[in-house]
Amino acid sequence: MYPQENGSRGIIWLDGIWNFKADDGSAEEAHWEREFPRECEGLYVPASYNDQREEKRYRFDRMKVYYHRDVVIPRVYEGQRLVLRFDAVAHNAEVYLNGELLCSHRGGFLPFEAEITDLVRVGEPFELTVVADNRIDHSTLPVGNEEGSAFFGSDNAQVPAVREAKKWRGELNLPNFDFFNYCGINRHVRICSTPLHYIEDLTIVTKVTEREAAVSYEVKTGSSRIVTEDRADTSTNRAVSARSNCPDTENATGTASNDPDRRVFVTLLDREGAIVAQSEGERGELTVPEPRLWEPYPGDPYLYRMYVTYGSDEYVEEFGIRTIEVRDQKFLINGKPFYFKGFGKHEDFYIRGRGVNELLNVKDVSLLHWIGANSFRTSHYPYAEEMYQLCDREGIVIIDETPAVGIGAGAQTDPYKTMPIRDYHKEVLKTMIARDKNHPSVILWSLGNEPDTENFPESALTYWSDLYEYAHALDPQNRPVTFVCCQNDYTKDLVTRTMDVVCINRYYGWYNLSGDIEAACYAWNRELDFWEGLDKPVMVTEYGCDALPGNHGVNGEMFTEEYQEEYYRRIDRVFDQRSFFIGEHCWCFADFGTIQGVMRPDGNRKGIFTRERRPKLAAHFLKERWEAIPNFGYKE
Ligand code: GCB
Repeated sequence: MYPQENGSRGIIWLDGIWNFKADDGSAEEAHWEREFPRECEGLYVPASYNDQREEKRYRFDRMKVYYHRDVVIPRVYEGQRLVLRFDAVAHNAEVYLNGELLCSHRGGFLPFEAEITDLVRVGEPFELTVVADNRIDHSTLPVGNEEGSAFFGSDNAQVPAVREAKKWRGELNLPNFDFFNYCGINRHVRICSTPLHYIEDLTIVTKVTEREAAVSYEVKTGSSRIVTEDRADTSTNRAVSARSNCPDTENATGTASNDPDRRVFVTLLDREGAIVAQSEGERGELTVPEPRLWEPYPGDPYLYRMYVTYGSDEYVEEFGIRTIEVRDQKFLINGKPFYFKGFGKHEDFYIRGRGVNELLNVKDVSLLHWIGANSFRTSHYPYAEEMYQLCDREGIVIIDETPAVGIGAGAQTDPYKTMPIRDYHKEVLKTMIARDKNHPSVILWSLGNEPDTENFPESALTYWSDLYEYAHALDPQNRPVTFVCCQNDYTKDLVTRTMDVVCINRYYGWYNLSGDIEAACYAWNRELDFWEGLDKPVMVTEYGCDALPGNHGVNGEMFTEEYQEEYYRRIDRVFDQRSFFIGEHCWCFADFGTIQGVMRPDGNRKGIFTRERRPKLAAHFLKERWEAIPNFGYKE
């Protein structure tokens, strides 16, 4: 559950300057997790470490880095359950408390936590060390390139000297994806307190009938391990004093008890704070007469609140009442056909790298409103939770994507057989859905981006169908599920057509038919003829071209702002001719940092905004276009 500060819960923020040192090869032997070296630097958390200092290694090396700080928990937290929570550490992490391993975690984009109640004494300092590993390979998501060729390189392995040089160079940390491998403690670190018996999870599902909505909820409760474990052999004052605060340790089962002090009560409030309905018990259904539905901006993204108490614990969750359905080649929100206008994005900014950036989130959502967009995809990983909260509130629709990007290693090897990611991918999907399930802004799950589906179509079908079924089974709201198909031979691909929404990334007029927008439109038409034959709604989740800001030309050649503007203007006309075509996401919202390469002058420059968020010429065209396209009923 997202951390909350309220009458029963507190947060100790561990953001700020931490001690930092990159492994120089001696960390393991010298046990830096126990003896953090005195010679170290101060680095800011939360943020990627890569661009904070001028050290070349920080940008290029494949390595572990060590973070360290002292922490004191104020005595006012005595008797509370304490949990150390990391919102995201990229990619793999180990956490040590006073030199002892507390927990480890795989994957850089989802939260993890560990209870520390009985491991620390309030009022007394303890040491926290985090080891973050930036290595990517065939077992990570996103996937690293073990073949050792740069993503945008010009390695010609036919040339003997090139082959030899690559061998000589050895192991590199090469992404099999097009964004900079920003790493470290990218999101907040907090110690969260709750009462010893606490609310562990809350699931909300809404159903709308003609005049009312049924809001069903399920509350999971938990108990601190200091009251659930046999702690007879524990002699710490901490545990003893905590126990004495807890009268019924015998009954600590992890589910709500019959004890009247530990029952679940739920109150549903409207936006003004008026009580709409109330209930008691771990699960139930509440009725909302004449509900105000959550609608994307400029409609009203109306949010209700569910206030849950359990014993002395309390939690408030904002949620929306809305329906999602895919029917007759349409994507329906609240029963009305929705048209997606927006972007693929990245979490990316100067100096902070992929570090959580709530200020930038506000700016980006403001620019989405300005340009008349209504949606974006969290390409290519789950974003920081604060962004989803903002979008719930501001009425921006989200396609929520796992970090499964780069599954494919050339036509020779079947990635579904050679990459050990199947179970891990499922685990990531599960955690993402568990994290984001209550957000009204999330309306579609994306299982991944641009895997190989062309060279091994049968293998691909087995792999993705399994995940597709799993996502449907996991999501209490049973949202539609998709994955994003790349520009391959779509006639060979068997997977895309099995998804609830066909999402395609296409670069006609850029990587193919380069510079020829007329031919690009022709190609788009031919391809859309193909998709029209299926009974599925289709949208483009990426199309675009690089434009260097300030680079102009009367005849609109590639890399000019004019080319980018004309590209969108003419291709969008093709989309307008097709009723089953339900949306357009430009690639990309803003320019972003990526791996260096011959096609990447100072990053990927396909942004409609520059990296510092200034509009390019195409932004003005899109604003005019999108302001004239309503959210609902555009193709009616
Ligand atoms: C794609 C990828 C995206 C890249 C983009 C590009 O197909 O999904 O990650 O950045 O193309 O600009 O090449």
